[in-house]
Amino acid sequence: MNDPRQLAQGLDLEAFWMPITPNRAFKAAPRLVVAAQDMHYTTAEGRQVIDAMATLWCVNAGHCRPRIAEAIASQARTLDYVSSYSLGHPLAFEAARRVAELAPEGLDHVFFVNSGSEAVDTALKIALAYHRLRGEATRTRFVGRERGFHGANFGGMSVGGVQAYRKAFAAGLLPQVDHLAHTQDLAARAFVRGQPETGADLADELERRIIPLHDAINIAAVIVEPVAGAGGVLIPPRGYLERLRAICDRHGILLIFDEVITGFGRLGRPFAAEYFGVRPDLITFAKGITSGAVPMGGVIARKEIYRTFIEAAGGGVEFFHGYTYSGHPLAAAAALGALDTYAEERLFERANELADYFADGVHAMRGLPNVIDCRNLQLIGAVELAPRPGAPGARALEVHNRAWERGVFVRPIGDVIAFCPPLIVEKRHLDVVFGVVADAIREVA
Ligand code: PXG
Repeated sequence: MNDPRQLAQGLDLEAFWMPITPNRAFKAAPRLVVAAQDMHYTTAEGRQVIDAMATLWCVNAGHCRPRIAEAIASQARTLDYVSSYSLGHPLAFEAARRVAELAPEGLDHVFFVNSGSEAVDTALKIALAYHRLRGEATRTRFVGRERGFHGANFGGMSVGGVQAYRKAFAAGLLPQVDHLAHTQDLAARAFVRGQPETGADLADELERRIIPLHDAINIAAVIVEPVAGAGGVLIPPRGYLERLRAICDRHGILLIFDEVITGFGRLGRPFAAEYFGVRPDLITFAKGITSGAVPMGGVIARKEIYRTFIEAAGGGVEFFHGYTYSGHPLAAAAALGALDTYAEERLFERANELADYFADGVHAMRGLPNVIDCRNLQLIGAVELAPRPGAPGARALEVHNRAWERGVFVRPIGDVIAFCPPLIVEKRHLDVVFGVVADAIREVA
């Protein structure tokens, strides 16, 4: 029996150890989704729920889009799998070319992986190996940022700065990591529309504290999300990313933008690097590359970095790194289907066109009970609630639960409610999303 609607009845939930989920609570009151189309999920009870989070910052083209579904189905019948280890298939090369074409000038080589976590660990390994090949093998330290999130693997966890994802694994954290301060300061910068005008000087900590402490010749790379997501949706102050770039340039340090969330149109451009006008040395991506339909991620590298590897190896394997499924045919097909959908429907432009309406909806929640900040950039938004004394996160979780019951899916991150709709969203969906969430905020006061 594989009709999910029938299967949902009497389903045994025990065997599946669910990720980043309170398993006991979920299994006591399961929330099962059996189908999705465009902006909506269908639940096992047959309810329609608006997906206002692109599920997990992924589904930028909307759900079950025909071009993506057909590309995957047809590829599954033609060539299910071939590895990219000394073999190849056309779609992976074409997908890489298309991604490179969308990336900022000079970033034109793409290493495929299967997730954002793998993309981050791959970028960190590229940075280490690159410096070593150039005779600067002392460059082994990484700099991340408080409240940064770079995935669940050991490298990404170590440069990440969200305590919950680190504390149980302290023994396995990479030792040579420092963290910049995060950029949030509600006393100075609450209820800002778009990028805050103050706070660029927070980037100076890199040159004032971190480089003198460790010495630049020991630092391989700085990694940041251009807009921090899982750490609570933090919009970079105007000029902040530019300063990080300038400091890295002065000291020979690579700058990595983790664009797992911001890539593929979230800010109305293919990548946040273009939106902010700052060119990193490496970009990590995942999620939106296939609009969530098949797992895929990757790293885009500057031409000089790729050439350093290729020219140093003397004909053998240049980089002993990769995954069985790097460039998997189904993922490559899904990526091409997603990129075609983005282009044909001008979805990145739609993010620009809708940004003001979206911002109005986010900021309309100012003044509701316990709302201490509203923030937005293009089609990313957040409303932050004051934590209930002794129960951090409880308020946002209750808002999320009530919204779900009324047909809207948003994500609670601590006491932040995050909004990240598919780029196909229409004003009428946004009206429902913000209306339902506002009602829920009033009720849980
Ligand atoms: N980098 C960033 C910036 C991410 O947001 C990853 C890396 C890891 O990607 P994978 O595909 O390995 O999961 C992510 C993932 C949240 C939340 O609370 C966000 C993510 C994961 C878990 C929770 O918003 N993003």
